[in-house]
Amino acid sequence: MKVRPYLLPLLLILPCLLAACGRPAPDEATITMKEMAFRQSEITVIAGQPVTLRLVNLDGYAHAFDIDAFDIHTSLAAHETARVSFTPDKPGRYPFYCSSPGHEMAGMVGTLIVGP
Ligand SMILES: [Cu+2]
Repeated sequence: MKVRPYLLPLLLILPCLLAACGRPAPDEATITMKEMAFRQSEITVIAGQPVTLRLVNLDGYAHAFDIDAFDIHTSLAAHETARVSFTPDKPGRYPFYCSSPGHEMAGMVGTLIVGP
């Protein structure tokens, strides 16, 4: 089968559209925990839009994910993946951290940026 030339750009762009160009859907963000750190130390979401954070613990010990401003406190066992959903209502910068003893001090901190 011969592909008509004018269809080629469409064929090239279609998988990209379907996969959203490899990025997660805008309402879901992934935060990976590995070697006592959050790989994504800054996460940007949009105020007033429901968001799901996919939390992936790649370490062989427990972690937690805490955002006091939104009363989010999630514990993750070794190698566990969890999701938390919430709707950030006010733009701003909100710190998140791991509340496992000593982990915040060791650098397990980040910032949730809620854009307008
Ligand atoms: Cu931790």
